[in-house]
Parts: sequence; C-alpha cells; structure tokens
Amino acid sequence: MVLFIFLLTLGVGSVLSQCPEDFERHGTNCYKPMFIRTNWIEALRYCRTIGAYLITIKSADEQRSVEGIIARYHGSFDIPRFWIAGGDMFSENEYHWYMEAGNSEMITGYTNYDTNQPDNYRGHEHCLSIEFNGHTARWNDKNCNEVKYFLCQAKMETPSTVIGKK
Ligand SMILES: [Ca+2]
Repeated sequence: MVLFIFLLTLGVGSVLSQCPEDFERHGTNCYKPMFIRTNWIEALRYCRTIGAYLITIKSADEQRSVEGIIARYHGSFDIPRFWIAGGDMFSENEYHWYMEAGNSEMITGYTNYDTNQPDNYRGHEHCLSIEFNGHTARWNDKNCNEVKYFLCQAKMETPSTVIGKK
C-alpha cells in the first residue's frame, strides 16, 4: 500500500511538473522572451519581479535552446542583442552568473564568447550579452548601461511546489 501511494505520487508529480505560465519549456528549463529593452540591472530586476531570473547559459544544450527561441522570434527584435546574467562588475575578468538575489556562481564551465571577447572595451564592459547573427548568438561583454532585449528563465515547478500551492 505504501509503495502504491509512492508510485501514485510519482505519477501525479511527473504530470504536474511544468513551466510557469507564459514560459516555454526546453528540456528541464523554462524561458520567456521579453520584448522590451532595458539596461542590464533592470533586466535582472525585471525577471526577479516575475519570479524568474535573467537567463544563464551553462551548457551547449542551453545555448541551442536560447538560439532556437531567438531565431523563432527573430523578426520581433529590431536589434537582436540580449542580456544574459553574466557579469564581472565586482572583479575584472572573474565572471559570475547572477540569478536569484544573493545567489551567484563563478562561470567556470561552458562559455561561448565571440572572437576576441570578452575585451572590456575602453574599460567599461562588465555585463554579458549575446548577439544573434541569424544562426548563432555568441557572447560579448558590453557596457551595463546599454539597453538590450532579454529573456527570463524559470525553474520547472516541482511536484512539491505545485502541491504546496493548493
Ligand atoms: Ca566586448
């Protein structure tokens, strides 16, 4: 009986596990393109206000997912440049991902920098962006005050958080 309930819970859980409303699922990630342009810190804040975070790209799979979304909406972005959650504003050339408030981690794994980037051009580039060229969206450090589009990312809602909402 206990095993039966356990299996039932797992079954219900996998059905309920889903992305937040308005987010599209790619693997275990949830993404939402934002059709507004802001500076980097406002993009970071905006995603947090909707319970998400500015996108991180931690694997080639995630890079492909993000490129796929951007490619699909390509015509909707007059300037297809987007902020991602990486920055080295606190220590030059030590890039971190800034996700939830108070939660950051050093970028030590996957990267996809454009040729000769990051270059900290004129000493004023501390926020990471991706620039879509029609096929790929490689990374470049840019001035954090520039305005760019962005995407928010959210975690899939696990069975326990879904049940917890009832
Ligand atoms: Ca640069």
